[in-house]
Amino acid sequence: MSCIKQIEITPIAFRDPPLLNVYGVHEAWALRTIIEIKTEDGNYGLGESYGDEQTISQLRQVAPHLVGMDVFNVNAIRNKIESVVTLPDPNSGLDIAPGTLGATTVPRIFSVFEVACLDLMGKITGRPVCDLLGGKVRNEVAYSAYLFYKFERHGFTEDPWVDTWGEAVTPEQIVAQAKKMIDQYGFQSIKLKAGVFEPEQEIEALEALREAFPNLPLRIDPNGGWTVETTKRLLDKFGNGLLQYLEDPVHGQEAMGQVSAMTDIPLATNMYVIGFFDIPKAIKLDSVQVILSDHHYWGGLKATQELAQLCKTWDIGLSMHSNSHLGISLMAMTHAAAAIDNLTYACDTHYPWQEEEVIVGGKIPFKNGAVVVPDKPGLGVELDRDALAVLAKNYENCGIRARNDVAEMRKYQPDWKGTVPRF
Ligand code: GKR
Ligand code: MG
Repeated sequence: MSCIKQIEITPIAFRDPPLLNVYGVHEAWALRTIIEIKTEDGNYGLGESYGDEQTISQLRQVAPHLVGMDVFNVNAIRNKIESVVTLPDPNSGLDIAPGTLGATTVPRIFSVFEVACLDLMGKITGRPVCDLLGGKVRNEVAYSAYLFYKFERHGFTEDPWVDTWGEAVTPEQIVAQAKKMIDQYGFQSIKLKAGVFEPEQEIEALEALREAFPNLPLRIDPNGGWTVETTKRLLDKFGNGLLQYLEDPVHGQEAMGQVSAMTDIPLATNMYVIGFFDIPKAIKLDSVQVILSDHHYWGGLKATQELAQLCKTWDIGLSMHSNSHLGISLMAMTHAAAAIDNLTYACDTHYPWQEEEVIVGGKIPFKNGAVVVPDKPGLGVELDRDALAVLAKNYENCGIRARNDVAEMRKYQPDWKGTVPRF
């Protein structure tokens, strides 16, 4: 048995550019948590997850209960988490749909421990994580260029840091951002975060991208920011094969179902199918043709494989969602995608937007928009403890304790609501 001896939970903060979305704008720091599980036999395994206070306190709450458990028995670890974690107050007003917060808690908390245990199992057996998931079906995992409208720099801060991407509020600037990102990373498909400007203006940007990159598939994601009426008006403009898929155009599964009935363009979601509990309704309403998986809240890498199997059964496409993240998450995403044959779309990643790292060797390289699946044991990355200490200090000093794009936007525009749908 390889028993858990100690679990280190380290909240971190790293620079995040002022990226715009329907809710508002990213704050100057993004938060994550790095988990390190140490075993009695001297190995360590890594995991990365959200860095909001609620997640950190739930991770800290369950960690002592896992000491002494066998890292190979993740079923027992999951059961333990389920039995000890405090579910959020259903009346907190934070629930997207009644019960959702509770239903996503166990998968969200378990996921990061599962990844760290898989890293450990790989190190102990000398096999990469994708081998533990049944073996890789591809040697490289493709990611997409994830474009954002953005301000040139963060306002209302003493912080002199400015990112290297510049302002992007016009179609020309979005194309320039795409060119820069594709030159640097070689991405072979493009996603535009939308819901920021009038939809017609955003479609102009898509058309400019089509002209600049005639061979690359395009996606647009207004995060539920459009009404069904607005989307209906826009469908003709998308009808010319402009889109690979249309991501979360409208708010809620019912509205997604209404749009789905009007078009052959596949609808994708990371917002309205966020756990297994949402799937029956999605099938009943035929509200989504592509599910964007995310091991961070679907319950880990094996759960992502289970989701993939369900998608296969119901003839639903599968892609992958991302939030601001660093390399441990990127490697976990890469191993999962490497072991899932029906994950055929390029995955999303925010990785180009981040400058810092916590892993030895710094940023993970991309080749032609893809990450090579490593053959090294476990996830294939090691923790850079000096870098971790710097980012932990950032967390202590940055003053942010939960992401709040709405509040950040109110600094620029005091009457900002950040509600959806917006257009
Ligand atoms: O980083 O602003 C952002 C994104 O909008 C992110 O929060 C979303 O979760 O990337 C995500 C998405 O595809 O909806
Ligand atoms: Mg999305």
